[in-house]
Amino acid sequence: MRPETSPGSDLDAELLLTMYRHMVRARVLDERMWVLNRQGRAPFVISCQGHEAAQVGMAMALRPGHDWIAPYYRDLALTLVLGMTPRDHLLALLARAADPNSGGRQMPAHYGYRPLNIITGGSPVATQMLHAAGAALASRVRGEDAVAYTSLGEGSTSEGDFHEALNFAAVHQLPMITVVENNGFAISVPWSKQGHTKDVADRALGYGMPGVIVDGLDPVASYHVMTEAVARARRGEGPTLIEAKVARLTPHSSDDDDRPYKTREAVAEEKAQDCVLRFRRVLEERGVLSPGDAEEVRAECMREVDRAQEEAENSPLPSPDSLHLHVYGDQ
Ligand SMILES: Cc1ncc(C[n+]2csc(CCOP(=O)(O)OP(=O)(O)O)c2C)c(N)n1
Repeated sequence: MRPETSPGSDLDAELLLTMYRHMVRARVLDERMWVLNRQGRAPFVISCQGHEAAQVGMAMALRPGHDWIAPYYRDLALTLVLGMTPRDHLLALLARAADPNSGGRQMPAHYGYRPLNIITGGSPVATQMLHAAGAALASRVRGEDAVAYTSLGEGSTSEGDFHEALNFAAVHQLPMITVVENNGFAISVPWSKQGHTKDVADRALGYGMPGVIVDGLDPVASYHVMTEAVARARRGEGPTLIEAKVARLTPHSSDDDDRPYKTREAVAEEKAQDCVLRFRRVLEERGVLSPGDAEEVRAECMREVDRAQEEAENSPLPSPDSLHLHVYGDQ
């Protein structure tokens, strides 16, 4: 199957600019997290750099607070579009008591935000898929039209949870959309050592659901495939597996060094395709964005992230007394 690419300029300029702003905002925040890590102020960062286009396009096709979201650790841009703020994420990164994800008790990038139906996840990869299948079933039982969105990396598709969740969703024709953000590596392990199909989306056939490949460096194409999958799910026509081909512009995490398994040429090639820069060029060519506007967008995002960092750093750490809260009940 050929990847779906952006079918053109059928989206209005305002929507395209909103997408661009979301992408830049996520990138600026992500870069700031790395700075905080390298300064020794943040313990651990796992990045969405290279995934922004896919995540922004997908998130803009969902209804925040209505649909159920079971994300994975790279979904910074997705959660920002849905309504979480840089401040929320920095409170989590710096383990502050006011962190809405977990009160500063989870590792960073373990997203969970009740008002937006973002379901808190565990650290074992792919477990969130079962949460999504359960949420999709609940939506069906209640007679609601909410869809359940879940995402994971291509390496995580080796887990049993991936197969169990997709099979269950297909058998019961649940309104569940699974997005595999394929950046080619599971830490250092390439796709060729995880799956024996050319594309991850090929697996959809075995479950009896559509498998769609999309150019995940293109937010417009990502928005279109997601809009279609959401419409199908709301109409009661069952689940979809989407594979977004993305890039990983950083090592796996702030604790990883990718030099032993990724050539510098491969990294340079991915950076030349940076989805934020690529989308900026597209918008400039279409006359939707001027170089001055682009600079202003970045400056605005920097100001917001500066403020968020200041607030997060001035926010208290959790008290040791709260250590057992929400672990086994509220004791
Ligand atoms: C069940 C389980 N096994 C191993 C790990 C350690 N681990 C964390 S992330 C990761 C790589 C996952 O790669 P992929 O699914 O391709 O996602 P990516 O990080 O590339 O976006 C691994 C092996 C884990 N968290 N859970």
